[in-house]
Amino acid sequence: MEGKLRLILGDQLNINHSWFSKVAPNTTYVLCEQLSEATYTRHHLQKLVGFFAAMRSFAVELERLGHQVIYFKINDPSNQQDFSKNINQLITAKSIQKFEYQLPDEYRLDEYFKKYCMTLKISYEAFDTEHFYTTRTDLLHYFKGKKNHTMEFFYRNMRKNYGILLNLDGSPYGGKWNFDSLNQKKWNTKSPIPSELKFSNNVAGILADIKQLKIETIGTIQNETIALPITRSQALKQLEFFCTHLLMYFGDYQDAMHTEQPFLFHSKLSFALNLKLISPKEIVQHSLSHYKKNQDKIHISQLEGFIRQILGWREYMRGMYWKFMPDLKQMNYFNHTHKLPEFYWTAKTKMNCLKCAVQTSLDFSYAHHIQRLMILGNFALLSEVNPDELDEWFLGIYMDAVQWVQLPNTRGMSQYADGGLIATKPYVSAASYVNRMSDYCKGCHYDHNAKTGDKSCPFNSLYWNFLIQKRPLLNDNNRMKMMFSLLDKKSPNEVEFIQDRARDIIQHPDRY
Ligand code: FAD
Ligand code: DLZ
Ligand code: SF4
Repeated sequence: MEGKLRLILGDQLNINHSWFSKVAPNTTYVLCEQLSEATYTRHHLQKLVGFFAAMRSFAVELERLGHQVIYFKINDPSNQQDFSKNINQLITAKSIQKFEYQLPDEYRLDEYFKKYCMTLKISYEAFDTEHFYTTRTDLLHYFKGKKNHTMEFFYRNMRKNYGILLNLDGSPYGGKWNFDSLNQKKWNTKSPIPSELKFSNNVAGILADIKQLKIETIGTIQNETIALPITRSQALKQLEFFCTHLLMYFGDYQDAMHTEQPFLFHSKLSFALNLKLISPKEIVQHSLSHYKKNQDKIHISQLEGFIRQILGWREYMRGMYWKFMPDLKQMNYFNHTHKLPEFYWTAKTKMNCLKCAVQTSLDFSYAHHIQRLMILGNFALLSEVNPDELDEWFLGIYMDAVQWVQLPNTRGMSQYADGGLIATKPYVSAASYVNRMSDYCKGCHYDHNAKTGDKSCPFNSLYWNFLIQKRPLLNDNNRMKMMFSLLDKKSPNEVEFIQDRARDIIQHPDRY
């Protein structure tokens, strides 16, 4: 009987994949912890350890189900630290006649395996990961012949195609497709946040393994423990916890930020989801059925706000990644060239919003969406950081960072480096937005109201300077018209101050 070798990548831990529906005696599964993957960017320590911990648990689970598994730990003497070398040695040692793999979600590895397979003298086959709602290319059909690629159009189609949150006549349940206008409340202690569900995944063994290899990482880990879900059963508990305790406020506060509350009402499911420990369909179905049983407690805007993230944004970003790669990785619409400020690695800055967002990222390998977009991304865009530098930082620092979702979010949505393929206008703001959505400005060295003077918030000068500098590229954008008309009302003195100060911040961000 033909011997098969099936590769499972670190973000392909889908136990419900049809591969595992029966135990085949002639099939061997292989998982490889590898230096190639551990060093393609500088990862956060928790991300690196989290991936290895999830992979090791998955291998144990496969064995428990009776499958044959070969597992290369990062410091195994036989580990050649490269997929092709590790696979080749198994093909020879086990007389394998067919190599199978699941389609990688990342362009780099997709190309790698296409090339690798061409070198094989045995047969091979690539399989779908059976995780997403859409295929890599579905989005091409949604946007066929259209100049405009908005997420909202895609999202409505997804709701219709999958019959999610629809009335019998096909109209949107609750009367609206999108409750975004209700999703922008500032959080205060009147809506108490339940104490966090934290898992105690001890990773001392993995830490010892990677220490030997002196892999460069970012950030820290507390008590040699990973608190996010790293197994399927933990992911299911996290989902249940989210639905029971957090969903009822998710929409209201999804754009809020707070100095003491890094997670607010966010689900913390992205790591488990991106490793495919849990599927988007299960999350959507579970939150829908929880809502049905608790409609007296949960407003539709909370549920719709959540479903929009999974069914809309996540699938949309994946489609846009595959539609525009590999060009997307090179795009730099504004030709920004500056280095990323040093404080992105240290949190040493007087700007309180940035200090909090970077510190949270270093401590937990997590920041929620608005911190990523409107603090970390916003500052980088306003201070003209080269998108390559920012991409590298975003790809390394978060536990959930895999390129297919990180890149369109960073380069597209947050930096507008794609010239507006993903976002309809640049996501930029002055201090007024930060102050409206958070308590950061209260504890800041700078004055969020001041437009001029040493104490004026750097975001204020940077924001208006951005509009002055980029006007030729953005003037025709209808969504920018109001901002430009406000800019036109500024006095020449203020404009001069704005530009002088912005120039200094852009040149010396670490002095601020
Ligand atoms: P919740 O707020 O609870 O949202 C639920 C789920 O919706 C998330 O788990 C995620 O799977 C999905 N989701 C929400 N927003 C997005 C989005 N914009 N794109 C895709 N999925 C979304 N997400 C990643 O998974 N990996 C990344 O590397 C990543 N990089 C980002 C970089 C930037 C600059 C920005 C602005 C956003 C990025 N996001 C990324 C999206 C989002 O910030 C994270 O998915 C979210 O913060 C994860 O936390 P959570 O699970 O608590 O999310
Ligand atoms: C992110 C990551 C890391 C840090 N390490 C490994 C690894 O050692 N072995 C592996 O198979 N996968 C790892 N991954 C995830 C891969 O980089 C991931 O499969 C690609 O990013 C494709 O999305
Ligand atoms: Fe951030 Fe400016 Fe507010 Fe300080 S004043 S927290 S720098 S927005």
